[in-house]
Amino acid sequence: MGPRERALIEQAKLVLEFNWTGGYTKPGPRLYPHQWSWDSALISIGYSHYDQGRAESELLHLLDARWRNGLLPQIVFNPSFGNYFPGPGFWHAQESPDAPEGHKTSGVVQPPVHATAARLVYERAPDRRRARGFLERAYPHLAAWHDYLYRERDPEGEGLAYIRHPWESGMDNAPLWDAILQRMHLREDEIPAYRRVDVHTVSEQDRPTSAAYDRFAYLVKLFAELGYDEAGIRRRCPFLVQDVLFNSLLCRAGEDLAELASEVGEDPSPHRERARRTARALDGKLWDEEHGTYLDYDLVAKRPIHVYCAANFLPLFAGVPDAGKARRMVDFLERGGFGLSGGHIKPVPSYDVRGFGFSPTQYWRGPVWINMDWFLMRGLRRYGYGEQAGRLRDAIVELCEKSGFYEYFDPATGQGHGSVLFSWSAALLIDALLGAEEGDR
Ligand code: 9WN
Repeated sequence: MGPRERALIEQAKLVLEFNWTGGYTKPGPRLYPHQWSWDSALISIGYSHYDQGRAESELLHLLDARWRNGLLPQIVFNPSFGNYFPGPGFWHAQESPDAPEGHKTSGVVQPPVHATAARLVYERAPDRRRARGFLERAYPHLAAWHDYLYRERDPEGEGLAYIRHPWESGMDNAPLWDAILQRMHLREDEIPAYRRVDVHTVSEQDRPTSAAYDRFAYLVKLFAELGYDEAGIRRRCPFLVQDVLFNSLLCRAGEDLAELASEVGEDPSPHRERARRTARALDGKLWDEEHGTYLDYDLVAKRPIHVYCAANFLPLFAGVPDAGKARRMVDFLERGGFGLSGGHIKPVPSYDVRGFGFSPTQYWRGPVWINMDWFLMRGLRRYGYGEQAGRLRDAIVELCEKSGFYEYFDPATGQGHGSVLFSWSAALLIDALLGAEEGDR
């Protein structure tokens, strides 16, 4: 590694240092002051290269806020920061008998990448014997989290967990949700009163519209009114989706959880069996033979969602497709509007640049997110597409070097948008540069 890469790694560490609160790392300094679930998992992967203590604390701080039923919340609120919408007063999480004591949290989840992160944190520990203490604390939480997803979010036992809010996807404003949000015709009195903060912190044009936020807020109100009773939510919620990204990460994390189970002397086979079931369901129900990738499934309308985002290729990260399907997916990434072809280095945008409503700057409707490119990079490497993976790695490095550690980037110009000093961009840059030697499972 040259001086250029070493300097970049030092800058990335400074970003994480800046956002470290003493207990967890803020995703971004102003826009995101609380602890976010999948951010923390990705951030711990960055720390795992140089600060074992922080990597462990980051995950344990989140896991400590797990609900009694296993739900791992999207946000753990920090009482020192009041300036975020929706805050604890809007979520009414305490309406649920399952809400944790001693923590204020939101009442939705985020993609389950935690067991994958915990495995990396454990396996990279300089002293495995000491890290066992971490693993023994983390494992029961992680197992309960996966139990929750398979019990509450997969009532038919299909192997696919549903999400019930765009925030649960981690890709709040992706075109994937447009049709569902459009068919939610809300009367004025159904839209709760709220005041957004995000549009005063970053450019309003880049953020979700107020029509989208009305629907986000409506769903939160519905969950609170139902006391977070999942059976009730399932009956009433207009947004129930079997999402490719969520289930790919669940599948991969299930395999990682099985490995962790063996380490702590628990039976790995139930985790392994569930991961296989999820892989089969992704491959059976969500595979799109016509286009050669995977599609989300709308459980309310009972049909696939024909929208192609970078996230639709995440089964590569979980090792789900066979070699033939993987080839077709790579073809799509190379020949479609994702730009993963030879020539100069280009990152993969979050949404097909030829897709309807593509925008290079609007939230999850086209800009590059470092985590998506990182998942794809690892997925491509897993299938032996080393050259393409290398291109993505170079794109991650180039974006962070030229524009800084932004939340997202214009795929054509590389210009940074959203939050500055964004933690997972920094953490995954570190991993992209230092984690390559491991190869991929
Ligand atoms: C709502 C923190 C989070 C990420 C999500 C991203 C964005 C929040 C928001 O920021 O969502 O969860 O306020 O827009 O979409 O993936 O975890 O970085």
